[in-house]
Amino acid sequence: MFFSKIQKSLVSLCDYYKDYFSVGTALSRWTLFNKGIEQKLALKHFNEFVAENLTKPMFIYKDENTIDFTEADKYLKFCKKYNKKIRWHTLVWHAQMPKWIYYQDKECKELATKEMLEARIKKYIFAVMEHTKDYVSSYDVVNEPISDKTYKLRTEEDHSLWQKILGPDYVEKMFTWAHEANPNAELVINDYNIESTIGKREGMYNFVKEMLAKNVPISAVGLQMHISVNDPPVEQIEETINMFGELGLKVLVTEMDVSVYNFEDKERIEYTTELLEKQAQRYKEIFECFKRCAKKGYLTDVVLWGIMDNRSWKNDFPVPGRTDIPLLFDGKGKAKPSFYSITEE
Ligand code: 9MR
Repeated sequence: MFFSKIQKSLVSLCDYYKDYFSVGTALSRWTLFNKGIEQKLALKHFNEFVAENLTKPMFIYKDENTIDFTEADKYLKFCKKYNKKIRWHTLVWHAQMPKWIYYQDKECKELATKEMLEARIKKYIFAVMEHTKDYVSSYDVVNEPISDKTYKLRTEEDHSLWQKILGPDYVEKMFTWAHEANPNAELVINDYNIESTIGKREGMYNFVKEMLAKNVPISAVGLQMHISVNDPPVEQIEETINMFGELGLKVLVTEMDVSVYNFEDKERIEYTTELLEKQAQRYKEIFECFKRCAKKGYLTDVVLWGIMDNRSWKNDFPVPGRTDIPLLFDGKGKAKPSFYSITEE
């Protein structure tokens, strides 16, 4: 049974943090199109939205001649209607791209030439930027470019064909085109585990530093922050935000959730009161850290990757068939201890 109504007595999360940063959430297709409890929670507690899936290229760039914004427009109109800040996720990624983009032939056997892929992605970036410029303020230009193995740009071994076909300067080109298409937009490089894996953080740090030295128009680093109740230490999160802030870049937390599991855990654990309390303390200490980073002018947005636990992508990942409870509201839409811990004095 869902709560038929949301808890009206709760303070609005985004109002609570309005002097520090905007508080966003990912909207799934389900939440967007169903006027249920999760949509009500989205509207009350978050002043910024990002589409969890429907603005990814595979859903828009249907074929060489078809860039179809029908679904994306429903998302944009919904956000605009409720006056929410809008993020665009994502222009370029190695996943959820249309497969045809990398190939010359319909059978997807022969890789596209550099010229072919460049022309296709440039056309796409310009089309998206033009179409969305009155709605969207912040774009993930390139998502997850850093390899988990080498901490340099992903290669074919890391399931990415971008560098193989376009060469090592492809990320710079994407930012340059996005900027050309809309000079006012905030342009973000977004990745996971930057705050938790020191080597990957160094890799990202050196990469963006080089981009800045070459005057590539990058505005911000997005820390996805799919973290756990145990790791990484809050000091390390703060250090990470400060590092990028001191480079002169803005930092956005783009996809936060706090799993009750360590990545390598396989067994389902009991969701006890103690565990929920531990998660609440973790959220609390991290939001305190976010406030300090916002005060310095480094952190501008904190976006969570969902609202209610039962709809989180972490159910089934990384262990199929196992649930998780990484968000602020339970499966019935009731505020968890984590919600209270970040909204109490
Ligand atoms: O939450 C998204 C899930 O519904 C999709 O199946 C998945 C496909 O790759 O993408 C998820 O969102 C990802 C985001 O786009 C990029 N960072 C990691 C997110 C969680 O996998």
